[in-house]
Amino acid sequence: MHKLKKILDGSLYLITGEEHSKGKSTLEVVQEAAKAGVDIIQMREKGASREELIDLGRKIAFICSKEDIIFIVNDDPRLALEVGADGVHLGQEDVLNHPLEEVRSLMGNDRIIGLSTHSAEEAREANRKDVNYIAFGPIFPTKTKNYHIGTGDIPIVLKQAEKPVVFVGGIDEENIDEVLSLGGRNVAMIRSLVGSDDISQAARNIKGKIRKRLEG
Ligand code: TZP
Ligand code: MG
Repeated sequence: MHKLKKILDGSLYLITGEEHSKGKSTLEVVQEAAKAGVDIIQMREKGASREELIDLGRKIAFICSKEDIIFIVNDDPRLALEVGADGVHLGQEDVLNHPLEEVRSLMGNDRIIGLSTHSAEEAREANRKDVNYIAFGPIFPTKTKNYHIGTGDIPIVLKQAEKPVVFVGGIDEENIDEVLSLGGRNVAMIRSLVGSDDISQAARNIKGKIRKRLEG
């Protein structure tokens, strides 16, 4: 039986995306980030075929189980099950096509469902939905989305949240300080890790900042 892994306070969450990498394959990025202490890895490869995702997903699942990292698959609950991931991450539009009740009955209670939210209201509504964590963003300008919502709502989102909140979107080694000082404790990123010249160093620096924040 799959054992539910919990999103712990102070998590660094890597989202993959080979198109953002400086020449490294996603598997190489994952291997490096896993050794450097990321807590959660989401496979998000928009250009890959299902066969490629199954192959890559199984390899990432193996690495994550060895390093005790939570493995999440973007968009596709069936793919998440097929590769043995710990959970699935869904966007608001995914939930329109696959109602959360269906996703939960497919995944079971022992797996994680994450949901993207883009406003304080959407984040509040997620309290009543059967999801295990919410992502809130994009906070800062990012190449992945054509808008951003800023840091102003971070305290509101945290105050009303009844589940872990992961902040996402354009977060880097510098501006993470603002997210942390507003109370954020979990952050997700693509480019600041995947696109870094030194992924290990970047992950260690960011984890260090999160850890310091938890202690202070
Ligand atoms: N969802 C909201 S922002 C974002 C996703 C997947 C992209 C995050 O990528 P980056 O490079 O850290 O801005
Ligand atoms: Mg999606």
